Amino acid sequence: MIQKLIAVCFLGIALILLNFSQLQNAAKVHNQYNDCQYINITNQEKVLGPEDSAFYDEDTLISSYGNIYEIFFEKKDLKTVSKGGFVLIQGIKSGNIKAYTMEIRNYPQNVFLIPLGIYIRDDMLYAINHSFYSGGGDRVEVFKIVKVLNQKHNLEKKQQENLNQEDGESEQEFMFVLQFVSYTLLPKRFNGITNNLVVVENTRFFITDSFPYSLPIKGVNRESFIQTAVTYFYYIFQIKNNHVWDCQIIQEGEAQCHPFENSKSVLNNGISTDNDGIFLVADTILKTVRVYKFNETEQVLDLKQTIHLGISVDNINYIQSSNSFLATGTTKMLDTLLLPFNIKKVENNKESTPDVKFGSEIFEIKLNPLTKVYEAISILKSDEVIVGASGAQMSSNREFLFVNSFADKSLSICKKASI
Ligand SMILES: *[C@@H]1O[C@H](CO)[C@@H](O)[C@H](O)[C@H]1NC(C)=O
Ligand SMILES: *[C@@H]1O[C@H](CO)[C@@H](O)[C@H](O)[C@H]1NC(C)=O
Ligand SMILES: CC(=O)N[C@H]1CO[C@H](CO)[C@@H](O)[C@@H]1O
Repeated sequence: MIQKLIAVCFLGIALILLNFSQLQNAAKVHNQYNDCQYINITNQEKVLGPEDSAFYDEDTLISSYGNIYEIFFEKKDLKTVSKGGFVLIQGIKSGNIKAYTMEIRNYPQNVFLIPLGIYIRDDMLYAINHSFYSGGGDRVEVFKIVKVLNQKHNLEKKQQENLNQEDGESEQEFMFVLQFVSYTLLPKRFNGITNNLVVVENTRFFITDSFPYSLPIKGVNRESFIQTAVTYFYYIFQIKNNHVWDCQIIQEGEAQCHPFENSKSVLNNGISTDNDGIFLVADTILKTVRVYKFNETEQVLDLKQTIHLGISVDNINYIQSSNSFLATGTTKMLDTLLLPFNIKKVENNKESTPDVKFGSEIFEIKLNPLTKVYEAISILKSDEVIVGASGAQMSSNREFLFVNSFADKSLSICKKASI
């Protein structure tokens, strides 16, 4: 405990010194979104750590959740931590938004599900699962997204109609469940440290790692003080040791992965693609987003541009409808350092807005067709969005912004501000 405290102080002081300039950053921002509230999950009280999300179609968003804070920051024993899953958010087109935790079919009972980065390609959901206890590395789980009738809703509707003596066939409501298909094991060196992925072909994905070396096979809680200190050393002195990896999926076997040459950085986090050869990668410590173009002939990532955002960038998400990317992160390191003192309050918050102030900022990154350079515009900067913002998605009509978090109890939904 004392050691953890010393480590936190050590990190805190160093980061504050290194990042002092950001405390004075008080530029005026014109927020395009406001009125952020937690999304109510119909069938579960809270979904701790809703870290990443992806659109299935215009109306349907799927988010992972996995108690990232208790596992990676508090380093709790995995056996004592609530397991994760996925949230389905429907009705986005009509604005009549409903959210449920998703039923998962066929998932092996002896495997913990602690998803982090997710990616949807065709009807498949790919999720990084942190596999401790396994004697292997992390795994990438593959689920099929299956459309089914929403039995409960349809039954309730029918009963309502009978009460009201209405007749005629009302429209049946649909929902989605996940059908477990297979998994790919990542090599041992990736244990606990992979972060986000994009699936570029059915048998190939690019993945980021974000720690200088792999975590103990049995869980983060087994990490020694020395290892923790070394990790901080890498981050504080900005030593580049993480990559984007090019991996071949081997079904129910071990993936083969090679690092991309130009991808070495300090803390590679979110990765996203426009599905047309452009890849954006976030570095949380350097506070940058790197823009790459995939070179088909050479099969390499050519670095085109590095954008300095000045926030601890976490996930990046491609928004198809506006052909832009959203980069999300936290603005004040101090908020994260104080989180251990606030986390219980955050997790048990019953209100529909955060009860702890926590700086978040979301940038929209878009290609300027005239200059051929990617430009970033801040679309939301606030202390009242969510605790520990980790990602964002936007509805195709730009009316809603969905904000993910590594620590909070649910996702937030923000509305477009009227101008
Ligand atoms: C969630 O439910 C609360 C209480 O009914 C309500 O005040 C709030 O507006 C709801 N949030 C959203 C995003 O609909
Ligand atoms: C791919 O890389 C090769 C070698 O660096 C270069 O000659 C070629 O122009 C690149 N292709 C594209 C499309 O940029
Ligand atoms: C934490 C957890 O459940 N890890 C699992 C990940 O996958 C491996 C390989 O299938 C399992 O053995 C682990 O139990």
